[in-house]
Amino acid sequence: MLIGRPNPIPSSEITPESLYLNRRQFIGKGAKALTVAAAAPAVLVACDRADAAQEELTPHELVTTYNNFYEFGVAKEDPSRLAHLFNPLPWTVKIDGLVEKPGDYALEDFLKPHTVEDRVYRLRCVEAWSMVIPWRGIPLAAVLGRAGPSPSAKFVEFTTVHRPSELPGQRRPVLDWPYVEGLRLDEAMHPLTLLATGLYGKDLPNQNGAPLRLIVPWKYGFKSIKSIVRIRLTERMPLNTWQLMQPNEYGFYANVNPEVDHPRWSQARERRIGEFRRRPTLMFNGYGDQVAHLYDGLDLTRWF
Ligand SMILES: Nc1nc2c(c(=O)[nH]1)N[C@H]1C(S)=C(S)[C@@H](COP(=O)(O)O)O[C@H]1N2
Ligand SMILES: [Mo]
Repeated sequence: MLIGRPNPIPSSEITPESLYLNRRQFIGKGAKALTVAAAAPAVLVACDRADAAQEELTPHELVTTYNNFYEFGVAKEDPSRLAHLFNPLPWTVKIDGLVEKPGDYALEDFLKPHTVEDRVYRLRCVEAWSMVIPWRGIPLAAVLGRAGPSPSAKFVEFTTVHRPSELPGQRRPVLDWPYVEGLRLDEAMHPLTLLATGLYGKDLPNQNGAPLRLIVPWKYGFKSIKSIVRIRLTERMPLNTWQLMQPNEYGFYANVNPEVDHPRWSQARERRIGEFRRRPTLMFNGYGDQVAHLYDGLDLTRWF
């Protein structure tokens, strides 16, 4: 769980200068996205509000070398070390299930109708570490809106590519391949939910889930499924990979919650990767003012 090799290099030396200069741009766009989201239902002031756009970005070097992507192996350095084995392009995304316009889309056609945005989000791993990452992507709501969910659609299931020839981790039964994840339809339609195509202003590196991965910033990192080939709308709640493996440890919702501990460790605090000090974990990872209403009346201890 801890970063093996502490990083002694100041982030100003790791991050290319052009990206440093672009930081203002990321902050500006991130802030705009948050304003749009907050304008929808909501309570504008909440004590757990903490704007990721104002926090120091996790250096690019760490974002791309300290990864969880078990398709390459279980060690944090496996994905970046073996990333070159994977050839994501060309890529096809299938949208099916309870939609009016199902189809197989070449990645370019899938992305074409949408406007790509840059947004800074915190990512909080269930292993009690976190990062602050400038993502690039399209709102999932726009994609689902075009596909036209049927009235009976209530959930969305996502599937990662299954390609053991290029993903050495998939040659071992570490997880039940392919990796799958799920969201309730209203979570999937929430304006914070992003289908990421890049980070730090460039296309996604393979180790971060090229060419298309999910980002749900108020949930533990494992919900942010990588290298997605299929998006299926369903009536029943889909199972997800970690819940299938350890149902007492991982649930469907996986909302970041400092008050509900993992059975084997506390979730009250987290280590920001690249730092030593631990900081308190925020309810819904700090996005509570925008998402807490989705869970009104739900017992978050039971539905963890
Ligand atoms: N297909 C797939 N998606 C995945 C994982 C994985 O092993 N396989 N790991 C998850 C976990 S536990 C985390 S914390 C994030 C890490 O994303 P990052 O490496 O871009 O920081 O990816 C998530 N998505
Ligand atoms: Mo994670």
